[in-house]
Amino acid sequence: MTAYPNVRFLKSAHEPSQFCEDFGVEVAFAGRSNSGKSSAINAIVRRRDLARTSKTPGRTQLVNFFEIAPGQRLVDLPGYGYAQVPPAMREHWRKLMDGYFGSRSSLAGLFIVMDGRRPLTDTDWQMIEMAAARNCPVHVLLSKSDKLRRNEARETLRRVSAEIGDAGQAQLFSAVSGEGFDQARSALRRMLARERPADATEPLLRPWEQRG
Ligand SMILES: Nc1nc2c(ncn2[C@@H]2O[C@H](COP(=O)(O)OP(=O)(O)OP(=O)(O)O)[C@@H](O)[C@H]2O)c(=O)[nH]1
Ligand SMILES: [Mg+2]
Repeated sequence: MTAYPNVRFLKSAHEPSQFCEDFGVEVAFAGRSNSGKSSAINAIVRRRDLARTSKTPGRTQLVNFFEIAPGQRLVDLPGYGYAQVPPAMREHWRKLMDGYFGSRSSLAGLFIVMDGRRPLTDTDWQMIEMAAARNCPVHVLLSKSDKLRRNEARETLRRVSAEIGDAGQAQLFSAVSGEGFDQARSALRRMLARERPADATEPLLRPWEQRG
């Protein structure tokens, strides 16, 4: 039985003017391209093909909105960090992220999906800092844990948890083996249940503006 029997695709936005109406709560999934964001969304809502997955990194430069219940959404953000991005595409990504994080009062939490074999890239850190700056809870999925040996996985989790400290929580996750599904679903439930902090509509710092 799925907790979200009525989950459905709402829309893809190529630019901020196309975002869904900003009401209720939504939880966004960010992460390096090919880290497993779409696979994680599908696994968490128990739907094989809801969010499109791909072997080719960087295909989708769209913000994809899914409704999981009335007034509750998941958002699949375009991936970052793949090699050889044309400057125009990088600029497009920056504008989309800027538009998204700068405007969404309904944003109640951010999942950051990191390939467990190479977690905490510079852009992952920018995402963490951006979320912290707006009091947005962060939950890190160390994905593809099926590709790690057990002791490697444990050590990666320990190290990442220590490095992010109070900025968020981390867990192991594998869309293939099923590791971490329940933990991820609990984190999602908690985020969706959370009321927005009163100051959430204050002007926001953007990750690319914070650094000196
Ligand atoms: N072994 C393994 N492969 C995975 C896992 N999760 C995703 N993959 C594979 O990794 C590739 C990328 O997965 P996606 O879910 O499309 O990744 P994404 O982060 O949404 O990628 P973009 O949308 O391009 O940014 C696909 O070939 C998936 O089948 C996992 O837990 N284990
Ligand atoms: Mg994807």
